[in-house]
Amino acid sequence: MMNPSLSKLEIDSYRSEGFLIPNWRLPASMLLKMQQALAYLLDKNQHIRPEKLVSAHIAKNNQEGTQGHTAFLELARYEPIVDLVEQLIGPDIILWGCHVFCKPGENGYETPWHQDGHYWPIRPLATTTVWVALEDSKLYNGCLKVIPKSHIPKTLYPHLHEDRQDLALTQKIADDTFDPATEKALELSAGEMSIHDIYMIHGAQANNSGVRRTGVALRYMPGTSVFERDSYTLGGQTGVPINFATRPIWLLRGKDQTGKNDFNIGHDAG
Ligand SMILES: O=C(O)CCC(=O)C(=O)O
Repeated sequence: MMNPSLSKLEIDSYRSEGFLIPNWRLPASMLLKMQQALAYLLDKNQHIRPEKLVSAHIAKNNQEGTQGHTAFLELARYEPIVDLVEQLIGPDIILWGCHVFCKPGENGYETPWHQDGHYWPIRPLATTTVWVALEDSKLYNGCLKVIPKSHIPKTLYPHLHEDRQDLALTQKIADDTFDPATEKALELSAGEMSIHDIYMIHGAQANNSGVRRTGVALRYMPGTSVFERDSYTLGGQTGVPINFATRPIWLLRGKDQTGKNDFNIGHDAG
């Protein structure tokens, strides 16, 4: 199988729009494997809302609540996907997160408009997310929506805490920050993926279509950034159980140019 190569047009489009749907999708065998891993994940984590399966790539006890499956780590390290990422963020690549957002067909929680950078202790702020559709993700069942070009000012806008139980995340960008009429729906079939920048404003509607929608968000930062485990300030305000202090991260390619990232923490948890 040829590894994917982005055209100059695709790379330019990612830079100017803040997102990209590459012309490459998971091979059928890999998709099937991931769908089986999803079935395992949902079965083992029935006590957790399926929109909140944080660190699904960590099979052992990771102090973030989810009992994960190694298939998600394999997906995050899958050479063709990392090749795509390399073309966008360069040769030094650190995997620091993997979150499965599964919206059931009835009462699937809304993901409010937000910027990822607001949630994460990465300095300087830089991350590319590859959102892999494990099931069809369309307008009717709450696909990801973005505000094109909203990443350009590299500004984090104010977010307000939403004290609601029916949200995938509870930090919502202030209403007057952007024009919702400019939104673009990233409709994907199972196996396709979208890629978005850390400053991109995005969200997804609730799902009541009767058809489940699942994506796995793989988070990669360049080796020029630090995962600052101690600088996290949002505490319990995000609506998802996270523990950045003990989360393992992986250097997938190249070098940690900062020399400050800790690649030992969390890898030996039982
Ligand atoms: O899938 C969703 O509903 C939200 C995904 C998201 O916010 C992200 O991947 O950053």
